[in-house]
Amino acid sequence: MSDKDDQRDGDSGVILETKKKTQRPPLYKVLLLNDDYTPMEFVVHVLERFFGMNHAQSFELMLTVHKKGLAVVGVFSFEVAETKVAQVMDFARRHQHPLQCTMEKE
Ligand code: TYC
Repeated sequence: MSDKDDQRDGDSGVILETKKKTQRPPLYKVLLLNDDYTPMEFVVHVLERFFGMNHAQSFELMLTVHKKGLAVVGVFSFEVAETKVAQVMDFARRHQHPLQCTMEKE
């Protein structure tokens, strides 16, 4: 807390601290993007493997991305979101699929 946040109580010399609201850490949305080449089953596998979804949830979300062009697949802290994006991008690249995964501040 800086000096500006302290308030002098008249001439008593008592310093009253004004408490700042607790700041929540920012959250980041991880987005999966549609493309014409990545197999549907690969995307379903990615969602199960890296986002802890069951097969039915993964299949439904994959179809949402396929139909709408993109979807939020999870919301995380910066570090976790960054790791998920890197894991998906690396896994897709290693399997030679053009699947794209990005993150943006919520
Ligand atoms: N559009 C792809 C296909 O028809 C499937 C797909 C779904 C690809 C979701 C990427 O994020 C994606 N094979």
